[in-house]
Amino acid sequence: MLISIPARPYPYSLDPQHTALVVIDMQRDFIEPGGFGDSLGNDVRRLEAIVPATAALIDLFRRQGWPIVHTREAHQPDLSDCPPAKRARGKPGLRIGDEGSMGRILIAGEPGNQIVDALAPREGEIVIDKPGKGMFHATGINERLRETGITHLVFAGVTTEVCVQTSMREANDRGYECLLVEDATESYFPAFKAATIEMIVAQGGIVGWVATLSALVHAVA
Ligand code: TIU
Repeated sequence: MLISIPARPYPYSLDPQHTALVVIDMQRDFIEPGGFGDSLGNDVRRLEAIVPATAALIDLFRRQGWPIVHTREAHQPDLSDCPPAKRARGKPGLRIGDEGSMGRILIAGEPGNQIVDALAPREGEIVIDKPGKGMFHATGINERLRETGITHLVFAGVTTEVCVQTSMREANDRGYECLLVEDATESYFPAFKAATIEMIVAQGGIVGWVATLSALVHAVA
């Protein structure tokens, strides 16, 4: 039976048999000083605030036994999957692959590339390293989700207008019914988060739906 979640632009019909949670890039690189977010010139501290809400969302999916996908923005140590155009961005002094205070910036396996402890993936949950902003680019995740019959994706993570929005748009184009949980996502730029939410729900939900964590929790419970 479908579960109706109060959402914008109108209620989201969550299909409990076919829904996965996608937690985008809740890794130290974006949330703690010395990582990629910091290297781009951002004040990273404001992203920490969504960790408790994101943990509550993960907990909801764990209690229901629904699948969870965690992503990390990560490149191979030899940078073979990092386009030079991507590496050239940011502050001239510190680029992807350079040594930062949490190891090499945005490189798989480095301390900074780990998901924050409070949201650490558990056995049986899917963890994907993605070289792009979107979760579908060069990851094979579409095939894995299709194999398990997933048709609905609930999104959380950082940053709202970059990797979350890109992933949600990629998912939308692949036919998934997408819901963003607005208090479990954050941006370095409050105005960009607000604008992203409006872009998603505009035009009758051109990209998908947006709901609060409490709306989701109360509807599912
Ligand atoms: N810079 C920024 O806002 N985000 C990223 O580079 N990656 C993600 O959003 N994960």
